[in-house]
Amino acid sequence: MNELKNKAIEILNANWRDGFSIPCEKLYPFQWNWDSGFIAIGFAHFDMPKAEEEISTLLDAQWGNGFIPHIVFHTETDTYFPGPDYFCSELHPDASKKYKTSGITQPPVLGFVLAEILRISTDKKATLKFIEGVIDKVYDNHTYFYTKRDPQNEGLVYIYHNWESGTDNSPMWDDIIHNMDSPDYEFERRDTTHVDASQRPSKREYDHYLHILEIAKEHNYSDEKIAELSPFLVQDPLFNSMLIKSNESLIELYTLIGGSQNKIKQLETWQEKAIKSFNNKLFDEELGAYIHYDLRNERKIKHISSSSFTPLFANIPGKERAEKLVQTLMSRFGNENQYLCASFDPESELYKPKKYWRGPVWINLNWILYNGLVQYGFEDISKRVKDDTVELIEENGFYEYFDARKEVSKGGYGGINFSWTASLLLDLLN
Ligand code: 9WN
Repeated sequence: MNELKNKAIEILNANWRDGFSIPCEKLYPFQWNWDSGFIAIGFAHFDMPKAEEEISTLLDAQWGNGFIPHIVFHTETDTYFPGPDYFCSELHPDASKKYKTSGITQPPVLGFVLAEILRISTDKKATLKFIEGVIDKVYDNHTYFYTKRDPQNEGLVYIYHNWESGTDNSPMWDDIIHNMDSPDYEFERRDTTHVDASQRPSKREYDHYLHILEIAKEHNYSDEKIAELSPFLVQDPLFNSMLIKSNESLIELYTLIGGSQNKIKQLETWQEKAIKSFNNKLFDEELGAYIHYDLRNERKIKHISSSSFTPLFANIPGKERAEKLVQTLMSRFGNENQYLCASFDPESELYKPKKYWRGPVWINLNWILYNGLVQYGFEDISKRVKDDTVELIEENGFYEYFDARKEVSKGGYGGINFSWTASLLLDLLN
């Protein structure tokens, strides 16, 4: 185990740049939002200053309206598409003046990441001091979500791009994007020069991804216009679970720090409404799982993915519902010949075991699932998720994603020496 831990530390140090980390060499040469959060958790175990810097740098790129971009383009490299010149974040009046960034966001993990680094810290006083200096920025980010991304005032926020979900090409989005009349754009992909194209989204899928961005850009990334016009507007259980878990952490942290009664009150109000709506709107009795909701077309998206189980991490289901959810997990994803947890329902005809978010196991989702199961006392199953995670990395290396089928011998795909695979393994082993 020590060898594995040392390798993880080596990877994190190698992916460290000046003040932030890249997710992995070549494929992802900038700073990504939720990657940074997960990476900080790993660094907290052996280098707290880097954990803190990772978070501070990301927050330094926060926009004036509280929005935190999904990519911060710290360098001029053109090995990634779409890059800073494509996004043109400066179209938005509140965009960062200091950094070029993207104009979409990612799951809001920072609130609970702050709580995690405090849990790991051996100098709680110093870590709490650091948290005190950044926590209001995370709060502002939550304010942005609840005031700008909840048009029906439900306590559930929308994402307007599949890249915002973090689960980019999940079959969840198929119906929405295939109904879009996207042009056949001319552009040069970079990802497929680094990774086998069969493990990445198709050219046509990229056309759709760009089409959504073109509409947002045409309206200078105005939230109001996006809510009105974007063909992609989804309430995602993973995204909202991360926000709800982060609300919970912010309440705990503000309470520890003292003062900020108004912020605690506001967070509690958001939290109560969010959990209620989440359980009412996003649980599907027939499937026995949480689902995505297509807000643009006002319809449920009836598929199960690893995102369906993330509400456990945010303490959203009651005990009975949690049991039902775990039954669904084990009956559809938990077959003994499969590692937990495939990113998409292995029983669906849309399941593709090698293709990115259409089937492979991702370590951040396993970490979320593991911690959720622990919270609800599902000891055996949480142990299985942890053992499966360690075995996948031990057998294959620190890949970006993994084949869930046990019979496949070389089952590591996408980028290699991937940062959050290393950092979250470290956390699971400590
Ligand atoms: C687009 C960096 C990111 C992750 C996402 C993952 C992948 C990017 C891409 O890489 O997305 O953001 O170019 O495919 O899907 O979750 O944050 O690691």
